[in-house]
Amino acid sequence: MVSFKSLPEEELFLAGSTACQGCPASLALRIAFKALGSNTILLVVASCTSVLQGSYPHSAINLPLMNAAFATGGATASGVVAGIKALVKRGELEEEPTVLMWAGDGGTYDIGIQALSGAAERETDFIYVCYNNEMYSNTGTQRSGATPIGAWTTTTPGGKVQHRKDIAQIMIAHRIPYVATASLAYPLDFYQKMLKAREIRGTKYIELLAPCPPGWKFPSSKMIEVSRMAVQCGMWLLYEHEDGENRFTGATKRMIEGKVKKKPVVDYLEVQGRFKQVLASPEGKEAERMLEEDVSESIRRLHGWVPEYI
Ligand SMILES: Cc1ncc(C[n+]2csc(CCOP(=O)(O)OP(=O)(O)O)c2C)c(N)n1
Ligand code: SF4
Ligand SMILES: [Mg+2]
Repeated sequence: MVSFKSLPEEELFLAGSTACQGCPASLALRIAFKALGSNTILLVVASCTSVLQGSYPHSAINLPLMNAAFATGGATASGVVAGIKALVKRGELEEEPTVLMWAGDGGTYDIGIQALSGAAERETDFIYVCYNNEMYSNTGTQRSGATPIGAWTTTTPGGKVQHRKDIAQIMIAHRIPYVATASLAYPLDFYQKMLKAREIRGTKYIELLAPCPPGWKFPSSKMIEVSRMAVQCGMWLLYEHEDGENRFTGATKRMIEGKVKKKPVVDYLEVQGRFKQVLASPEGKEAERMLEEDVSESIRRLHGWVPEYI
């Protein structure tokens, strides 16, 4: 049983990063590194993580690190993994490192989807983590395929009108051995999913909701609270997909089993400035209804039906 006390003390994400206060990506990196350990190679595509790592020789990341072009996440990983295998074959490397690709939602849902799909189809042995802050935050908050209905971004000034993609389902359709979602409000759940991914061979896809204080417009001290509210209202479902089965985990499992009551989506929307405009508009109620329907549809897709108490 994993507990906070049992986590490794070694810090591979060091102090001195250039992330904003309360940045979800930097906390997520810290937890992921604890799960994977020092024999890990980190690959990063253009995103806030390219910047928050700091600049050489003052990097906050105490691991071998390669920054790659925005669209190339999956292809970069396939190349690095092939290089590792060649070194092992030649007897120049004894223990294969874990390869971790770290990308934002823009680099995953949009520009990186073909490279990711190719790597999954080639069964490249690596872990792909998408930290999903539901927008292109590094370049100043533009919409992405992960942005939910109603959310303000600089390119959706009146609130986005289209549905977000369900990329975890797209990855499941690739028949890769492990797909999981996670939240920073449940760090041990995330840690255990990373540990599990490390032990499985093939392509593993983990997606973490990453509420971004400046982009979502809430105080940085509320980052964990907003992460928790997303799960409690069902806008972010925690689950794993393994051996062809979906399994809800943690707080989502308790909600699906009726042990805790689902909270209304509007509670979650109201703590974020990015929904302020749409909630105050004549379309506000319709956006709220569409997001509740989005939650039901996601549960239906994973579970087959929506329990009546949800
Ligand atoms: C081909 C290309 N187009 C645009 C950019 C500029 N760019 C750098 S990071 C970024 C946004 C990345 O968004 P996301 O993947 O969601 O990561 P986040 O910034 O949210 O961490 C963009 C558009 C780029 N580096 N390369
Ligand atoms: S803009 Fe958001 S994701 Fe980017 S460094 Fe700041 S808090 Fe982190
Ligand atoms: Mg993003």
